[in-house]
Amino acid sequence: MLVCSSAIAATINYSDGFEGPTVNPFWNGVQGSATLTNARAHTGLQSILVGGSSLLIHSVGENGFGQVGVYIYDDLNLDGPGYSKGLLAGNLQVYAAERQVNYLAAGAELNAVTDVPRTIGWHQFLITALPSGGNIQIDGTVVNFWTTATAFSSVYLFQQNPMSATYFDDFAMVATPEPGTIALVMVGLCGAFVTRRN
Ligand SMILES: [Ca+2]
Repeated sequence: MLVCSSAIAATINYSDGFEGPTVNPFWNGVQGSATLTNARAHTGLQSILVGGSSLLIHSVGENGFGQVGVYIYDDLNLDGPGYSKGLLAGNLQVYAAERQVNYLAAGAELNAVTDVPRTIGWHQFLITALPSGGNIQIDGTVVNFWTTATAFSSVYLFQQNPMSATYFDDFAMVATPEPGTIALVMVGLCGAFVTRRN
């Protein structure tokens, strides 16, 4: 029972510089193409290249609060219907999109074009979502904020455009899943185990 309890509300503290020989299993979902490459890096020797219409996904498994950040390389590609690329945590996202010369930041209460113009190079996208509210930052500048509790259960690095690809590097996440349905499932499993042993 002690083992079951300790597994419930652990804080996930994870960073990835994409320096390994293979994609870390922390990324428990890849849709499309995501490849480690030494063609470009924010730090170290490698980054991850998300190509075409693809997603690199980490499913937290339960709604939680925390902070998620990544560096994204913007090549200033502005074309293509439906084109977008960026960071998504639940319903919160910071991204570049078709025909938009500024970055966009979709918070808990509004979806806004920011005052931050797109420029070629590496940019830090950072989403903070806490019980007291949260904000979205681009290169250290707050571009959207809210004062309601908005949790997330999954994180996506995304790139939507069959004609291009996007580099991501230096991902970091601290998240504390809420002991909601996971706790109930764990208690159920532990109960079933005890019952079976008896
Ligand atoms: Ca790296």
